Amino acid sequence: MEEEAVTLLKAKCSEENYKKLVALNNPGVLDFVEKYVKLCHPGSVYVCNDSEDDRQYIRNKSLENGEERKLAIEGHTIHFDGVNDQARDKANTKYLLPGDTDLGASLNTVDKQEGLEEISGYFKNIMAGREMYVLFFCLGPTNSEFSLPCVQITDSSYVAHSEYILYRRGYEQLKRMGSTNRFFRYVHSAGVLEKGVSKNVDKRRIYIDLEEAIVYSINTQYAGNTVGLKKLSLRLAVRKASQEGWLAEHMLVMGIHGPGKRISYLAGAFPSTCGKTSTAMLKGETIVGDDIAYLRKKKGKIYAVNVEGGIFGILRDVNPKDDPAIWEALTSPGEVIFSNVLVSEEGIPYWLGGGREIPERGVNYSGQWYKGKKDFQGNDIPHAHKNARYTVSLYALKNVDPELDNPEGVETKGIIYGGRDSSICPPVQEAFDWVHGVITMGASLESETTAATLGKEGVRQLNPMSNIDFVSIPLGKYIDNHLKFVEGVDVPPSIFSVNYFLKDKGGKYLTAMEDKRVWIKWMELRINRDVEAIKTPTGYVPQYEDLKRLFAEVLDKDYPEDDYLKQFTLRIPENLAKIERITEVYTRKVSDTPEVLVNVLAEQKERLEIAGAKYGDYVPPSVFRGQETP
Ligand code: SPV
Ligand code: MN
Repeated sequence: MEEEAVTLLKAKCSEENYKKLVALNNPGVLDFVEKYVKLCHPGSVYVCNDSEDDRQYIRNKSLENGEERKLAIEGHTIHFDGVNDQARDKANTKYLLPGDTDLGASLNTVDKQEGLEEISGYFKNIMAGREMYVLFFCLGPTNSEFSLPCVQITDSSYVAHSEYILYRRGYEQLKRMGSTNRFFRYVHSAGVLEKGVSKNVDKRRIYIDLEEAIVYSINTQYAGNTVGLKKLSLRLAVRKASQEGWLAEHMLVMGIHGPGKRISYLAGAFPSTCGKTSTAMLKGETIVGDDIAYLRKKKGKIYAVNVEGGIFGILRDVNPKDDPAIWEALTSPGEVIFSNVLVSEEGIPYWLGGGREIPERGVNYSGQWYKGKKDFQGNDIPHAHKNARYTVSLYALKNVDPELDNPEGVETKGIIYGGRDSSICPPVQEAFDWVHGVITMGASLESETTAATLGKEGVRQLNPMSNIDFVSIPLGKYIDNHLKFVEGVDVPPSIFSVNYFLKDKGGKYLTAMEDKRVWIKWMELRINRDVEAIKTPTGYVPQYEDLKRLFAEVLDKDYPEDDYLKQFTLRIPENLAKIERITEVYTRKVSDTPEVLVNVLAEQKERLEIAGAKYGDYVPPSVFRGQETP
């Protein structure tokens, strides 16, 4: 290290902190830290290693500087983001595009030079008088082929604290890797604060440098925009995975407990706020992860790991009946950060749909709140934000799967794709094979937008593999990687689609929240070929008698045949319109669409048209009975 750099770091770090940096023996880390100390000009730098003392230091800082406040239950805190900073900002999340690269039209990009100049301007001296935290975490289990070490620089102790809860520690992991430059980097500043929240959200930027594996985030606090290891790293990982032949996905991983002591692991992709966490947390099953998974092929099998060690989950509708495990963690002593909920005078957090009576007044993201409080436009301010969240460690949950930290991952026998779809897909169906599933269920996934991202809700959008917000390579290439992923695999995972949001013509939901528990058990049985299924033009659907038995066994509930009929009737006009929409996007807006995609969609269209000509627009599954199933 140059003399000048040593002097600068020594001036900003205590002796102990300086030693922690140097002990890593990694020039890349030193250069990175020095560069941003110079640019951001913090008052001091605190370097965290894997010690409990450093974790406690961060917790204390969050309370001292007001980024978090204590709640009534021991270990619980509340953090508020600014009024307009409570979801991911897709419009201002951009890839820095070097002159000679083509990322395809679907990605939001900014010229690299221009973007770097803009963001460097924002970072200049932004940490003056503040402390900069330098932290080390690991994506995936440590000591594993999946491990990806990361370095986070931030001036937010809330971001640092969240990462301690959400990720495995990575200081020792990085040290073991010697002078490697194979680590992801993130630089974040909340920017100028006013009443504790980012003031200049109009200058909120999340810029991703794929070549350097660095993400810059500024003038924002919402974790989806700031916590480097979450969605910022998913974008870096998608590219790395593409180069190295594995997959980085927006997926839960869970163990389904089948007959006897059989456990079958599934990975499931759902867009934000579409039931991913509640599926991963289903009663009777065990959770490996609820948001991001890496998948690798090894010795003819597919293995998955949870990239994270915690949950940044949605509070809305979490209640003791539907979510007993999470409810317990959120109402017992332990480390939990709540964000953007209402806090009563007694220090109790209230969110939307929690089932508890809301107090007359309290504090929420709008400041002092009382029933009937209105915003400037005269609209009611709800007591909590729709995208209010909790941050909790998976290790605090009773239903955590024992394989969570297995460096090998879990052998994955099924993949689920689920979207928010009120009118087309049945509650569950299975693809004919891998290619059919990847194309008609993964690449064709449509979902209605939600409060997890800024912008209008309820707009139907194509969201391939539920990962569209994080795809950092040309879309056709991303899909092709999936198609090729099972080459050399003995038995490719079964692919399923689920839809928890199907409605009847009157707009009434056709399934109940708890019905997920039945669909997942059916998938487990299908993976193991324990039940037959009915072959329809869009996939295999359950036989009524199997679901009836599962409803009785799992939910102790009757399952009338009329419910089955409404849920599983094939909706031909809606399916055909969907194929047309999707084909249009892939032929006109994506320049590198794999040819097979268009063919497989055309085949599905033909099957639907033949069925429509024979049986009419709406076809009950019994019509297709008697056709062969594997
Ligand atoms: C999502 O929106 O998909 C989340 C939360 O899991 S965020 O951290 O915002 O990505
Ligand atoms: Mn997510």
